[in-house]
Amino acid sequence: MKRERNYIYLYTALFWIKLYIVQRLFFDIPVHGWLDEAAILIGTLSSAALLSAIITLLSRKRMHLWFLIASAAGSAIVVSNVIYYRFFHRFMTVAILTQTGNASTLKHSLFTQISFPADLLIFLDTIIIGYIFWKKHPKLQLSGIPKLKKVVVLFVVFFVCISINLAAAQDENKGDTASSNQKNKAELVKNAGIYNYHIYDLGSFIHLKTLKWFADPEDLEKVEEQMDEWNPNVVSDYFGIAEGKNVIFISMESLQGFVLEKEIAGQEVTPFLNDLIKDSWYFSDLYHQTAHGKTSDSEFIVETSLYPLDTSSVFFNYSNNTYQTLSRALKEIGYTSAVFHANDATFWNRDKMYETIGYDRFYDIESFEVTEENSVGWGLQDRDFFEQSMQYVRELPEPFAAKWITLTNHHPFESEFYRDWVSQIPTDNEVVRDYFGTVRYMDQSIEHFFELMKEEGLYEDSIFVLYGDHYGIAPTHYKDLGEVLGEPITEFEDVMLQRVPFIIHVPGEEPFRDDRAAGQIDIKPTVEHLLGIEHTADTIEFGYPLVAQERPAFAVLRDGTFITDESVYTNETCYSRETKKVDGTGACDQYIDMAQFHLNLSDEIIYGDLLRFLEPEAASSN
Ligand code: GP9
Ligand code: MN
Repeated sequence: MKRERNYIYLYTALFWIKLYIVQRLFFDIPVHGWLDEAAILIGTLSSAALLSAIITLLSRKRMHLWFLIASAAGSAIVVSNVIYYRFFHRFMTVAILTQTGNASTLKHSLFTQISFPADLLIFLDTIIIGYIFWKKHPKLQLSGIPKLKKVVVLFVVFFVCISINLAAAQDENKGDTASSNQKNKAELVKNAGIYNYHIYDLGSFIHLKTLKWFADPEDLEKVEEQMDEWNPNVVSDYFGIAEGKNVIFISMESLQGFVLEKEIAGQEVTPFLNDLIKDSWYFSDLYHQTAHGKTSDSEFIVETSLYPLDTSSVFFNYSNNTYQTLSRALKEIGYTSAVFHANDATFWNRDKMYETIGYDRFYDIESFEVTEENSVGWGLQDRDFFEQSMQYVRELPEPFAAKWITLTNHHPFESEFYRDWVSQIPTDNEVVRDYFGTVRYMDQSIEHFFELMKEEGLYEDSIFVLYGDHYGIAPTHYKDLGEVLGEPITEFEDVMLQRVPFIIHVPGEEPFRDDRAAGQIDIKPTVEHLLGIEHTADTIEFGYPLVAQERPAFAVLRDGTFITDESVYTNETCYSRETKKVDGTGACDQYIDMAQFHLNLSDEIIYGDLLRFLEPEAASSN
């Protein structure tokens, strides 16, 4: 009987070993010495001990079976987390499980993230416990035996471990007010183990969902007061310059800034965009600010000038909120708004969120003829997508604001285009190599779109707003990407890779290039400014009109990283942009709190649904 009870410790040890291996090998948790190493060992032990304590306490008969089930469930959670992390470079949260609507389409991309046989290590404990169960069952009884001592021991182990680690972490972070949410998550996983992280995350999910119930109009007033400081009431020669013109948005899937003005294997990657920027306003230092919601986050930022969330997609979890959207502001001045996107309307919960945003028309996959011949990767090829959309554009009453969301340049970047050139790109990494091929294809499709707009007679009366939605090459491919680009991708370069092209083309206007730091958050105020929409005291937005002479050069990424013209601050390290080296002069200090302050304030607005407290007319527009 005693020997039987020792299985509890054996299983706990197996949980522990598995968690330790997973956390060391599969997640990017910084380890700078033996103290961090010890923290992971202690943290994973605390997770293993708590899980075992709970199973031991709750299971009466069939304890082995419950250990087996818990271990299998734990492995399933961990494997989902690992795959998610490889794709998004973020820890999975409970809130993301609400995004099941995306699962069927995303699975294609996510499956490519499985690494076999290494990922079998995640099931190490389950395999061994399963084997013991299969071999020894039904001899294993372990029912009705006194287990209380074991439960107490396990709980004590849990409490001691977690206390040591959290106390040490608090000490380490003293005075660090700017630790980002993602960093906090990594810290939590390190110090408490992945299972405890999930328990904590569940609690925090419930807490965040309840914030809305307790919010009141005074909370909005407080936010407004705090935002007064940077109310972007700017004047410029560009105010109203595009008044009455159609606004054509092109959301360029996974397009990163580094491919522009770049030659690889003897050819330009984006010949059309390279020409276009010479005849446009090109903002070369603009960063995407998306997180879990990828394309949908970029849509959210462009529509609201708020930051997306660090816990899940706003489109999925906060689609019932009130927002001040660009589309509603345009409606107020007589515009019709439309979105073209050849995917299911439910992906990213767009069907619901688009109503909240206030789009008049949504041309989803049902509006397009998708065949095997005209499809690639995620669906309808960009060129066909643009061509088929023309029949609907003709129907739109002018002036209109319409957004095209491209799709071909989506991970895993499958295409047969430009194969000869792609095969000369010096890497065996297919994701990296094929990325250039699909980018080039998208570039050519956009060129075709401009031709179509000219044929339709819509070109002269429109302004074109093109932006990359988010990164395409995940950090897991940085080694190979660095080889293609000819320089290793350091922590500093990683931040530079978060730049996405932002181009405004106004036919007939003098081109310029603006190299000041900016973010997607600035797109809404910029477009409003060009269309002559006033920024009022009730306007809540975090960005600035980029065309203004006097504007801050400042971009905060969702993980707390920020960029100014002189510095980059990431992972609590300040870099000089000039030398690309660590900058010890304190150049970042004055911005550290501000960056976190912006993110927190934006979160407060969304979690509390504070914009519902605006006067009705201010809520629907600016
Ligand atoms: C899918 C498209 C691409 O509808 O928006 O999604 P992504 O994975 O980039 O968010
Ligand atoms: Mn996207």
